[in-house]
Amino acid sequence: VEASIPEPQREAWLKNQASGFKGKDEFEKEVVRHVETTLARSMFNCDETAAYAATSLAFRDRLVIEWNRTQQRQTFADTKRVYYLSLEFLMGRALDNAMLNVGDKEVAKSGLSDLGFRIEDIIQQENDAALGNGGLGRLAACFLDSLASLDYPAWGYGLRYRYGIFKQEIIDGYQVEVPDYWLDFNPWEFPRHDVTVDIQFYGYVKKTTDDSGKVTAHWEGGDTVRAVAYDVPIPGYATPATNNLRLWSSQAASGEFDFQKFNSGDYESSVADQQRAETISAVLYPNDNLDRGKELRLKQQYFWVAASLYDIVRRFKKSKRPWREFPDQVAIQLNDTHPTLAIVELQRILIDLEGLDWDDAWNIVQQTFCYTNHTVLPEALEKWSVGLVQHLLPRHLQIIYDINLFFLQSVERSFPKNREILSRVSIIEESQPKMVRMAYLAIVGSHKVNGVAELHSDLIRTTIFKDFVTIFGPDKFVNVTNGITPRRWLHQANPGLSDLIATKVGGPELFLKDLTLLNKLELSVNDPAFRKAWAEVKLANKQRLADYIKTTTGYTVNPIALFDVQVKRIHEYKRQQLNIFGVIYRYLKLKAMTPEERKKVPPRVSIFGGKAAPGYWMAKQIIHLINSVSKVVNNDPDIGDALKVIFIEDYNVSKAEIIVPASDLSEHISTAGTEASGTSNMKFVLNGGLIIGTCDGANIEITREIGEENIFLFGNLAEDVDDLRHNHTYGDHKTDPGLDQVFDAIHSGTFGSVHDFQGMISAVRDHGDYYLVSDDFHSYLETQDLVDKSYADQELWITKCITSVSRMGFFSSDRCINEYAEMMWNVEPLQPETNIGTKKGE
Ligand code: HBZ
Repeated sequence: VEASIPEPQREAWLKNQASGFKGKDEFEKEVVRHVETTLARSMFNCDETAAYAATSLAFRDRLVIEWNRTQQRQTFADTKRVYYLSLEFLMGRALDNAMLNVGDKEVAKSGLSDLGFRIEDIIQQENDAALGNGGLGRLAACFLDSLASLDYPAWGYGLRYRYGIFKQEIIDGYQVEVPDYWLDFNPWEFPRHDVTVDIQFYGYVKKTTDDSGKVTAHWEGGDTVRAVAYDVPIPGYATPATNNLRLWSSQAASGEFDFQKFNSGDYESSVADQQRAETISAVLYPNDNLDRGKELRLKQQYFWVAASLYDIVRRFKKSKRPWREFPDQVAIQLNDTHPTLAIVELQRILIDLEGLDWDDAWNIVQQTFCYTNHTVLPEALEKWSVGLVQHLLPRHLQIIYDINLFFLQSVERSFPKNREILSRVSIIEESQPKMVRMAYLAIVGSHKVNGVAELHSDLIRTTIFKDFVTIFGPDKFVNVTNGITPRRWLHQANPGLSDLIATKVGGPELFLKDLTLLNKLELSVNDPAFRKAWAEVKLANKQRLADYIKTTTGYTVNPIALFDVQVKRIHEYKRQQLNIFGVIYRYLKLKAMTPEERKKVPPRVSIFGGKAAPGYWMAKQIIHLINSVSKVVNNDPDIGDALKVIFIEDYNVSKAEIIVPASDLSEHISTAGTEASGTSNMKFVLNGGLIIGTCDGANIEITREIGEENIFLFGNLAEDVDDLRHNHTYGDHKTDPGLDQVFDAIHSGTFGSVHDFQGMISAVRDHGDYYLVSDDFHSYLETQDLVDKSYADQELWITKCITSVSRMGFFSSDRCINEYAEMMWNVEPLQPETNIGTKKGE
């Protein structure tokens, strides 16, 4: 890289290179400079917001230097890059992460203190970057962290939503959605007004034939919308490598507004055009695991995919390599089916614009793409109506039909006279209206497909994608069990535990880089001083959450009580209803006891958090019931500390960072076979909490790693679900008697008007109990009793916690990214020169 600087300027460049802060004085000087010049404020009215801004800018200055160097290094090395296409990146806050990765957090802490601030308060000024719904979006964020930390040349591509996931307010027990306008001040993004791509929609296709008889399609007419790039630096931990996340924002293609319309006096319609263009990247769709088939969503998908591919292709073309080398330079990962149009778009670019033959182009496409499936839930599998695709993307629909034709022809060659298989695997579903099945398109256009936990990968191989395994062979379908970044989910969220672990396994720069080193902890499991320190860390984390609960809800909770946490999107398949029914059962039992008996019951705090999709009526009813129960239980003088029920409003990444380290027990209780993986289960165990859960998703592998004796499993198995459901419909199915008591209490009006909760009860009693709440209720209660008994033996409990943490190394997203790199992408890390670069790690 140094050699790339022209000789006459080299010395000046190198002499003036920025790196970490030379000490507290320099940090303070930088903060003051940013307050006074960049923000144009006087130090005397520098509040916490301004201190946050200036601190961020000071760290950002350090970050961008390495960012530029990394990009330059990658360009010169000219090796293969990974492009991670995700419609969601649930990043959370950036400043703390920047401090960790640039280094010098301690310097900032004491510098800020000199200036009159507490670093924790400053960090909390930042809005979460909440460009995602839940697990899928957070996984993308963890992957970016690991890609950078492992020195992989990688870019993320996404949309720069003006509004992220809505903010949740609870008013009178009901969820109310408030827009999340988060871009007010965002020091972490760099607008690239010079990096734009014009994206076409609608129009028609014209075909021309040249002298040789070759037919070329031309997509003409229609609307154009401009994509503008915004870049976000993604620093790695303990490496100077800093990757790029490029988010596209939509604008009217003609700039400010259409001057022709403006000059002809049609000012309003010119403004309306502009607003229509901006609508594309305006808002994140707030559904998780549900496909609603809205036109604007399809527009978002194509807009983002087309801009990203244009960018990737432009970068490749600079290398002047032949097209067949494209897959040697480019690996594109599709995060779910949302970016599947990229497959069609690349084929279009190659055949229509670059003049390649269909087969040559299709080979390149297949070698370039990989697809990750995140769900087997039928309502979440994306389908677009043929009519809508035809209208919005006429040329793409033709290409999809051709892809399907050639695919079905090849299937027919392998399975002659098998009409059934042809109609089952057709990318076009012959329904009314006809639909494009995006998962099938993604499979056919990729060379690898992965599920996100072993059970899930087995399920997709044997159920929804079974025919494709027959057609392509088993090697195309692989498992990559999800992981989480230990930087954010251990070190940043739980500094107390991270520091304690460091005393036993060597500094954080060791175990945060290789999480399997945690296994050394097991040697200290019987060390009394260590155990005592462990318990103190947990108690302090619980106290921190108790304080948070006090300030936000007004309820006082006892940090000695067992904290039982379920935080995740509200969904029937995740079964928050099972949890709250269990809480009601516990409450009824407590009510029936004498005060003396009640005193002997181990106290519990049941903590819930999570958003419901705005249109998901049942999920909203669940939230309402939890809040109604909370109000009754918490105000019942008979109950006192024995039971408290808390709903934490507006659950998000930065709240997870407070909640996760404070849990004793967390609930991962989806109907077996429905939760593809889950990732918060990993976060909770890594932070020294135990799990109550079903044999679902990654719970199974967590059990394999930490041992059966360290997890509370219950409920029916995935393999029995179909039969149970069948029995609900055709057998004589009775609701569990314990659950009947709960329903009776709800019916009697204990928690307000029964009318408000009738839907939840009917789902179990009258509509087939699809999620098996009644079937699993008894097993759930028994297992919760076992939890109480285990918690009463604190010594044994702590042993379980320490042992579990020591065995969690497998669940680092670093392991996961290395598996993708090897099995799917065929990319290698690009080590930065070690002699230069800033100080890294702490
Ligand atoms: O992806 C989640 C799975 O439910 C979870 O089990 C898994 O751990 C995680 C990471 O692999 N899926 C989602 O979060 N899905 C969505 O958020 C989603 C969003 C929009 C959609 C469909 C799904 O259209």
